[in-house]
Amino acid sequence: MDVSKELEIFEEKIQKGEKIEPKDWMPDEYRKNLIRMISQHAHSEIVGMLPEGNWITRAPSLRRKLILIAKVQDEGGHGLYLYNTAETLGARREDMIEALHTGKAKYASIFNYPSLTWADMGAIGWLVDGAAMTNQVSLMRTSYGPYSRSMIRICKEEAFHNRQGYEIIATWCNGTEEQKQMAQDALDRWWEPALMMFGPEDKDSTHSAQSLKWKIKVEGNEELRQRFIAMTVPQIEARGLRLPDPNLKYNPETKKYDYSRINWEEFFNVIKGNGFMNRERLRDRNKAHNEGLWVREAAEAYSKKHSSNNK
Ligand code: BYC
Repeated sequence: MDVSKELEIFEEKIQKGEKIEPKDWMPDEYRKNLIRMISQHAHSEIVGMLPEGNWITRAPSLRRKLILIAKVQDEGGHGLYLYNTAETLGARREDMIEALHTGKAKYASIFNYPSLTWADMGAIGWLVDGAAMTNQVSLMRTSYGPYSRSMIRICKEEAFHNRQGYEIIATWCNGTEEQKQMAQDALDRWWEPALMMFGPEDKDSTHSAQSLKWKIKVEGNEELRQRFIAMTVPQIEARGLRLPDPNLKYNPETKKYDYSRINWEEFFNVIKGNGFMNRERLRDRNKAHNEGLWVREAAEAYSKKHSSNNK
């Protein structure tokens, strides 16, 4: 079959809302764009283990420690499903990991900000997982079957992460004046980086046009950012916290929230590798990977032995 016919069948399937599966024909640009996005998503999950992992030893109670350990472990699991998903498109795990560890690949900008206090564990679950979940619920409808299915499972876990973060913040808001202040400070610091998670304004989004056409993404960056704001503002108000932006206000004419201009210069600087924590995150990832070598070797030796015993 010639390429134009293949392309026609592919686009028809997408229009009908059918999923594209690994062995189906797909344009090279579709495959490349998906590998880029899914591998960056996988990197974000495992780099995202670091800011919270840092606080496991300092959790204020056994209950909080157990929850945080379970959450951080879930993020590692998300990374695993997503690397597997990228592999179904022909990407090699070693190449993806090397691109992350050498600083060639991007991961979510948010993880280049420091987690300074225990209230940040609340803000990360509430705002960072909340933003991630808004984005990922939308991605459950992506046209690539394995990515869509991995999002279904990930979103179930993200919902728990989001609630546990909000619960930490709610507890602190009911605590001492100092604790409430720490919750406010965490909200103020994490708000703008959380809005940046949805990516640049639509006019500066290089991939959106193609991704929306082939339903890799089903909604634009700004549309999802607005959904997150609309979900979160009532939660801020319900806890008696101050809005983190003086210009954040519902506009009944546009039926959207107005908010202060996001510092896009900072965003682009962070994703170029110049954020506050970029160097430390890559150092810690490389260290963890090198220290895990014996585990990978043992797993490989076991699987070789096991498969030769089965012959
Ligand atoms: N951070 O054309 P655009 C989590 C880059 S983690 C860094 O709009 P696209 C969690 C973009 O890559 C969940 N880079 O891009 C884990 C592109 O550069 P390249 C993370 C960003 O792909 C642990 C350029 O800017 N979620 O839940 O159409 C603990 C132009 O952007 C960012 C995902 O990864 C960013 N925020 O749209 C707690 C979701 N934004 O590649 C929680 C999957 C943009 O040309 N990804 N860039 O060099 C997506 O949905 C899309 O990739 C985005 C961006 C909406 C993020």
